[in-house]
Amino acid sequence: MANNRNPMLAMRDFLSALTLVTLGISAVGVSAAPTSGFGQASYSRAVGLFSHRGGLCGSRFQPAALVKSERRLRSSRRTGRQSNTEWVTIPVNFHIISANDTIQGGGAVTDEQIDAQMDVLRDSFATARIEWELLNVTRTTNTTWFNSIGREMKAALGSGKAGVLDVYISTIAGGQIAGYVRAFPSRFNDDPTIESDRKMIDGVVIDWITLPNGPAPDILLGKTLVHEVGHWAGLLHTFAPGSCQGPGDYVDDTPAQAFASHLEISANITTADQCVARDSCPNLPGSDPINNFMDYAAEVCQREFTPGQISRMRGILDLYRGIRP
Ligand SMILES: [Ca+2]
Ligand SMILES: [Ca+2]
Ligand SMILES: [Zn+2]
Repeated sequence: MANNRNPMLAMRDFLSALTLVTLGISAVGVSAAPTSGFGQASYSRAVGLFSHRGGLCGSRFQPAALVKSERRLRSSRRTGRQSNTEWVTIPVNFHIISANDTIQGGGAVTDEQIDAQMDVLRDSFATARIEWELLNVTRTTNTTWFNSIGREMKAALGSGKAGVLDVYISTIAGGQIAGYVRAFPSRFNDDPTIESDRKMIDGVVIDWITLPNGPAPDILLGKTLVHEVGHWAGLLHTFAPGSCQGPGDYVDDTPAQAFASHLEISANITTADQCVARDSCPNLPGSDPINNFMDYAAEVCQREFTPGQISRMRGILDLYRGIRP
């Protein structure tokens, strides 16, 4: 998706950033202290993710592929093949890449943090009747991979299976992006010749600082993975494609949203009662879905997928990943 490349959106982001500066609300002015041991640098980086213009998520999908996939999804729904009420279980691999075994080197992601991340995943997808099973945890020390996650690393570690979630934990784009998914699930169906490259393309990449109980436990609660897994399961941003018009995120029960909430909802928000929705499309019903995992609001605000999103995920998981009851 080209949400953040939209010039109007960029201008909007710029003006919002300007407003924050004018109001004297500095992005790094969060008062809470960093967790002991992690250091100020990691904490500031976590805060910066929510202030960086469009920097939270790096997932981008081709509009033409989305239109095609939507058509296929609708026709599969007509056959009544999908059920959203029965549970499915999806196996998960965590691949932890570190530069060294220090905290700053990303090597200090603990088993407890992985367990906590699994709990967040389970809680967040429970309404979708999706259960997650931790299959394998790999730990690799490789400075090159830590600084630049790429095909070589994924080829070495990935499962290469459509129905298995591979989560790569590293640092991304110099720490400017919290996470991303490279391929929309339909990509392998659209181009079967790349199925053999699935290992190198599929999966979810997240920055190690986004795990629960990390350097900024009041800001980063493990929802980054939930958001990226939403993409892995076929969801778009609720503000896609950055306009009140058109199909938006192809989900009927998420309100039209012209821009992401993250600049309006700053990193200073650490309690749910501070989550106040804007309405970026005032002439259309509903306010911006700041409680949705697929918006960019502060993580404390993120707590739901809508029934429409759940139906879309279950349909796409079935169609393109063979995940069905
Ligand atoms: Ca919508
Ligand atoms: Ca509205
Ligand atoms: Zn995203």
